[in-house]
Amino acid sequence: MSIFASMVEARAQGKKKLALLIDPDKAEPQKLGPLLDDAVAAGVDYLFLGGSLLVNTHFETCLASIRQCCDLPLVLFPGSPLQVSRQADGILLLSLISGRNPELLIGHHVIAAPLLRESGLEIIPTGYMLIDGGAPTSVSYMSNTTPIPADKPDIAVCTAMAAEMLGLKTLYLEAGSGALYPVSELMIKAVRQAVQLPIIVGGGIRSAHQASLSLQAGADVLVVGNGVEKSPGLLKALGQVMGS
Ligand code: 1GP
Repeated sequence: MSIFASMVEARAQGKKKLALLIDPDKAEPQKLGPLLDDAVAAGVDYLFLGGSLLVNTHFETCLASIRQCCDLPLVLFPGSPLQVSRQADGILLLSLISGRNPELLIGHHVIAAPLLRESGLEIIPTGYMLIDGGAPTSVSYMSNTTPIPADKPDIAVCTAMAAEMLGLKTLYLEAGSGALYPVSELMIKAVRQAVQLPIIVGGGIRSAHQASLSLQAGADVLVVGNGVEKSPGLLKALGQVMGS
C-alpha cells in the first residue's frame, strides 16, 4: 500500500498515525540504531527525514543507516531540492501555501520535477501551512514567509479549502520545529471541519497529553522531532496514546 493510501485508509477507519522526524543535521548516522529500535517498539508509522538546512554531509548516510536498521516507511520532508534521494520511499512535495514566496509555492518544484519523476519516489503533494508557534522558527526565517497568526483560524480554514480545491492531497499544519506552542486545538478543529484531506500536525509537541489533544482535535498524523531528542521516554508514551 502506498504511504498516502495508508493515511487515507487510517483516516477512514478512525485510526491515527505517528511520524518521527529525523533532522539529518542533528542525527549521527552511526548512532541511530537505539532511536529506531524505540520507534519500532512504540509503533511509529513513518519516519520523516529533512530539515530547513543541510550544514553537514550526513543526508545520504543517514538514509542508508535508517535503511539498515528498520523498514519503516521513509518519507522525505525536504527543506530544499537538495534533500531528494532515491533511498527513501516517498516525499512530501511541500507547497508553502501559508506564504507568498513563489519559489516555495512552485519555483523549487519546477527545478526538482525531472529528478523527482526519475526518482521512483512516491510523491505526496502537500499543502504546507506555517502557523505561528510563539517565536520565530528556522522555517519561517528560511522561507522568508510570515506564519498564519495562531488566533486567526479563518485564514487557516480558507487556505486549507483552497489547497483542497487545487488538488493537493494532504495538509501539514506546522508550528515549526521546537515551537513554543504547538498548533492549537481550535485551529486544528477549524481546519478539520473545513476539508476532508488527511491532516498532518507538527511542531512543538512535547508531551503525550498534547499529542492526545491534537489527535482529538482532528489531526490524522502527528509529527514529533525535538521532543523525542530531549525526552527519550516520549516515544513510548506517544505510542500508548496512539494505541488508545
Ligand atoms: C518540524 O513538525 C516538525 O518540522 C516537528 O517539530 O521538532 O518541534 O517536534 P518538533
